[in-house]
Amino acid sequence: MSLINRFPDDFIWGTATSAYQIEGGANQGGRGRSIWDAFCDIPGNVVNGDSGEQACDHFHRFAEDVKLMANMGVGAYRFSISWPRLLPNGTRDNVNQAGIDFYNRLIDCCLSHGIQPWVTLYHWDLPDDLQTSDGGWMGEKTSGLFADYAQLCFEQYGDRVKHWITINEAWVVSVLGHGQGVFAPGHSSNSEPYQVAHNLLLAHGKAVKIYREQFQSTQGGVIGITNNCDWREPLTNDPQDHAAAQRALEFFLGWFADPIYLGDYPQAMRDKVADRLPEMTPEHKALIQGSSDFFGLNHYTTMLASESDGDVKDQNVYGNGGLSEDQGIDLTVDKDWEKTDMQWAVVPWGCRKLLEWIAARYDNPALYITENGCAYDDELVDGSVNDQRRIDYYASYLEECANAIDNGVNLKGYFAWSLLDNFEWAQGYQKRFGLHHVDFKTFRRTPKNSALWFSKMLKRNLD
Ligand code: PNW
Repeated sequence: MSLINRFPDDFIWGTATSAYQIEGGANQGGRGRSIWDAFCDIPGNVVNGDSGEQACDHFHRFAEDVKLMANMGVGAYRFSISWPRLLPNGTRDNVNQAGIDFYNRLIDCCLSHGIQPWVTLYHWDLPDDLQTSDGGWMGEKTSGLFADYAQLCFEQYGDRVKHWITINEAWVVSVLGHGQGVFAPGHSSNSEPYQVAHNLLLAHGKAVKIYREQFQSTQGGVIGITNNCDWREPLTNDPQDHAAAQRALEFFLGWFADPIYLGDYPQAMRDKVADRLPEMTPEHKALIQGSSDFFGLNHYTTMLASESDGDVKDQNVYGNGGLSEDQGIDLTVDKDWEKTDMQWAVVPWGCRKLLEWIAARYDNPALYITENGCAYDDELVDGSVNDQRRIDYYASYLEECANAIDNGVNLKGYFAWSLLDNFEWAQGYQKRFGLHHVDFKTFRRTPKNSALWFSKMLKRNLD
């Protein structure tokens, strides 16, 4: 059977981006500064000294980008709203009408092309004023201000936006931003990640409460959160390695999904980091438990987990910010696995195993893969990009998604990361995840072979 026919007719097919990675216009239209503008200003933080100041110039070229998706036959577009573009100082004391107008135009453009907007409220571009004056996600105050900002978005856009994602990858914000210090705001600590994670969960819970109490019944949309997780495969059949892999998944995804689906942090975390893990008080639990209408998952790769011999080995490209030590695990990769340009291993069956793990642990929730994709250093040659490895990546991961559905997983949609080559955070413009090539001097877009492949598949022309 052809690949697309293995998915239900109402399956959502989309592409994804985020504001700071594609918009540019950082100093235009009244946008305030974010922690990523500040982070990029510090030499050494981003490869080549790159920043999102211009990015893909989507701020000016969004209509062209929506047409690219329409031509591909994509039914949904996941993008994020830049908090400092709406609220330059982070609070509702100062609302930037030009920012509100920009997303109105983008949303209307999507809808006029038959594309559903899936809006992420926080994809890491915290207003810098909240970092410098309030300590950002280290303080609980930011979670309340996030809820105020979310409310503004529901008021302005909820008549047309029916799918909301509160926070993208709280793990990355916590571990890479506050543990490893490789992402904004660049803090290195083995305690901050746990505090930040707790505040992000609270921010999510507060925003969802507002949506459910004030908007959901009239606007009729759904709201959830997106977490990222790699698969962790036991290195050997030794029961200790099986336990290590399970613990690694609990520290990665259970950290965020257990509070939402089960009401508290995983037992393994409460045992191992009791000294640093904030307490899930009854008030916090009331806000967080049951606060997601769907399970958003970003998934890229797999690593092998084993019981640590005390000398932690961690070959993740970014390291794990002390959290490997906390877990008592070692992470490695099989040397025979193919790697992408991020050095992330291509392991399609890991995707299926993770989907099945989620379905089993959280009672088979409605699941959407809100990001999956790969970076390859593909070049534009004579007007085309032969990115066969990217096609193979997508085809193999989608096969395993179809297998997961056959095995009973309630997977309802899939978003490719990413529509365009874009600003890949600390890697700058050196890593290309796009289905469309972007020339970062002229901003010209060219569909790669993977975009043509996707388009054929969605139009059911793929043999
Ligand atoms: C995600 N890790 O980031 C983000 O949501 C995107 O903005 C980003 O472009 C994409 O994946 C590719 O990197 C991640 O180290 C960054 O495990 C790092 C990790 C995972 C996801």
